[in-house]
Amino acid sequence: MKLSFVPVLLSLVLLACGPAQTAPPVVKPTQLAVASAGAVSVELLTFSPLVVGQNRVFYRVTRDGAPVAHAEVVQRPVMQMTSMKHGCPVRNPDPAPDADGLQEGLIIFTMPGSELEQWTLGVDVGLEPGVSERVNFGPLSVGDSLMKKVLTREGKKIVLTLGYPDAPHVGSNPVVVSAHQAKDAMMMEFVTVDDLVFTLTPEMPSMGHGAAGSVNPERGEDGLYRGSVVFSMAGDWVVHLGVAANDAVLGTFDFSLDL
Ligand SMILES: [Cu+2]
Repeated sequence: MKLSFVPVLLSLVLLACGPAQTAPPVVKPTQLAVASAGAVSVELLTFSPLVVGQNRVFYRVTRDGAPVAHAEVVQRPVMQMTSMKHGCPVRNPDPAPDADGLQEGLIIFTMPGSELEQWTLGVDVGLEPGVSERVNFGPLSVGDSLMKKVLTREGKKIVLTLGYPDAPHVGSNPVVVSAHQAKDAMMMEFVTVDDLVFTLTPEMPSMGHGAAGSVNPERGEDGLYRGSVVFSMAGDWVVHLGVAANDAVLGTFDFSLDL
């Protein structure tokens, strides 16, 4: 009789230490805007307000009110200034929605909006060959942040950002580093810069220590560089992002974080 408690106790101990205990609560993105054109309606969702740097964005596409199984969503953010307009880097979503009916993309805003200079967002939605609708969300509010830097190489500006796909916490955090330059002088479209080598070094300057275990970002098929950074305690951190190409150091950029 007594022996039968052993496996029960063991499983309780295992459950208590299992990953279910440490998993972060599931947070769903919330609606930021909705717009339609023709029979196509698109809902835009985010986890947080839009800011300079990386923004995870989610689209729910419906046609005549019904979900679609496949939609090519091409994001076209535009900053309209008094004398010129320009775009910013994006990563467009995969055409198949996830289990929640959402298609995730990335928008990398390069400057904050203001009353006079506003970001607008349109998306081209292709449902089948030759059938495409332009859906306009209109002006979007974009706040400032310190997550974007500019690296100049051979006279060309490279937009560098560091982003945390999930809210940063003590421990190991996934990190996305992006590097883009304008495709041409119009600056409406951007292309990824693919020959960079990055290092990530976390430091807590107030206490004079770092943290071991970070993984330097490696370039993925979509042109974004992914790694992870470790924060060993709560407080003020600086992540030093080292950038090199062809064995030449191009610079180090500091990203502050209050954890
Ligand atoms: Cu410390």
